[in-house]
Formats: sequence, structure tokens, C-alpha cells
Amino acid sequence: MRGLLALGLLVMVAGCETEPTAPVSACAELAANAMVDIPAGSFTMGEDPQNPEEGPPRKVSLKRFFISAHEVTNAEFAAFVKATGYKTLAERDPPKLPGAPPEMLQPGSAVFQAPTQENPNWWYWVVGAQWRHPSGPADSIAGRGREPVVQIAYEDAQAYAKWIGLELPTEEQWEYAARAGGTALPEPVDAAGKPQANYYQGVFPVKNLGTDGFVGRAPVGCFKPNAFGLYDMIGNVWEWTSTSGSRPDAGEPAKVIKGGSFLCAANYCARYRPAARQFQERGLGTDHIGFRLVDNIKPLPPR
Ligand SMILES: [Ca+2]
Repeated sequence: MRGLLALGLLVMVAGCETEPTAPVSACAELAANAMVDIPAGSFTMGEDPQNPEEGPPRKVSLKRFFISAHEVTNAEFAAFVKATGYKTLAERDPPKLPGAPPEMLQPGSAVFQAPTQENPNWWYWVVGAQWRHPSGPADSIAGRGREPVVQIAYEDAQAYAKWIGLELPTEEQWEYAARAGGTALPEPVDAAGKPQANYYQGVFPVKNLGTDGFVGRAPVGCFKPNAFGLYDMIGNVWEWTSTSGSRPDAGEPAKVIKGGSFLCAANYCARYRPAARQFQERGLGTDHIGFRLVDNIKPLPPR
């Protein structure tokens, strides 16, 4: 069930588009559903907290697993919907919450819009926002099959995972994969200060410079992969994990999301760091949350 009102910041407006602006010819053509073999190992999870929920650092050991090389794309999700007729939560009638404005009783989802002096909100409930129309009915994913799918609630990501025979990563798996065996933190910029991930350059939330070539989502594979060969573990879109979190203002259980998005800025929260985590209501997708999958290499059942 969607605890939409718990967000507080949501109000109703028409959709507002945040299109990529860069030519995407330099982006890698990545195979659909490509998986990367992640070796068993141990790592230090968490940090001395920049935010209280990120610490303390602790040792975590993991078995070998496979993880998606890139975020699940619109094209991949479209194949699932075509095969199954699946309807995402954003396409279904929302729960009839007491006191909800009439618009919030219509199918829709949460969309970011830069605040203005007249309207300081930055999250909006947009009727008709869903994975095919991430910012609202006037927006379309036509021609954007290589972008990460968004407006996906946790249940939607689970449904896709079940269909394809895989699982959502735990937070431990996700963070281990994001750190990629290194001791130094992966950085969103190179030594010369040039962005090497799709995050937010400028002054969040009012001045998006788009120095990385994108003011919104980028197709997967536009930035160099990490040392494990994984793309967009910094930014582009946040990614669901199967790990539960707690959020006092949530109207329903929350799950941990990881990696930050095109909306994560150094001046605001820098939540593209591997240890960073946010707690997202399970039933609420946004235009900056997607997912990737893991294969836990389960042994075949005995014959
Ligand atoms: Ca990501």
C-alpha cells in the first residue's frame, strides 16, 4: 500500500520533463540483462557517519554472486510487461487514504521539479506519471529504451525479478559491488574534476548545471564502469535493495535504496557514496529510482 501522504512534500501539478541533453553516441552499447561475476570476499561496510544511519563501519563477508552490469532499462522492463501484461503500482488505483485530495486517488507517482520562489516544493504527485511516462502524461520513454526504468515501486521490481528468475540485491551485496574491492571511495569526478558519473553539478535543488552532459537520467553505459565492471553505481538512478529500513514518517514499510541519482549533489547530501542509504516507502516509485538484480547462484535441487 502506498503511504503517499506521509511524504508531506507531495502536491499535484502537471508533469515537468527533465530530458538528457548530451549526445549519447559515446555511451556503451550494453547487452540486455548482462551480469557480472562478483567474487566472494569481505569488506568494511558503512562509514564513520556523514549521516547517522551510515555507521558504524563493520566487517561484512559475502559469498560469490552475480549482479546486473547496469540498471534495468526501459527496453528490458518493456519486454517483461509485453510478456506478462504486468501493471505497475503507479498504473493502479491508489489506496483510498482518508483526507486525500481527489487527484491523489487517481493513478500517478512522484516527480521531481526544481523549486521556485513561488513554490518551494520539489516533489509532486503527478497523475498519470508511470514508467512509460516518467514525468507525467506529456512525457514518453519513446526512443529512450536504454535509460533506466523508473516509477517502479518495490513490488514492481520484485515482480520483474521473479519473472526473470533473479532477485533484488541485499544492501550488503550492493555496497560491496559499488566499492569494487577498493579501499578509497569511488569518486564522481576524475582527478581533473571532470564528472565521471551522472550526478548533480550545481547548487541543488535550484541550479542544475548539467556539466556531466545530463540534467536528468542518462542511458546506461554513458560513464565508465567501476573496477568490477558495473555501470552507474554512482548516480543516474537510486536502486532498490531487499534490505528493510525504517522511516518514522512513512505510512508503510520502507526499503533501503542505494547509489544516489542524477539529483544527488555535493552541496546537498552527496548520497552517491557507497555507504549512503535512504529509506524509501515500498509502494512509492519516483522518477529517480530504479533497480538492478542479483543471481545468488542457488544450487540445483537434488534429483
Ligand atoms: Ca545507479
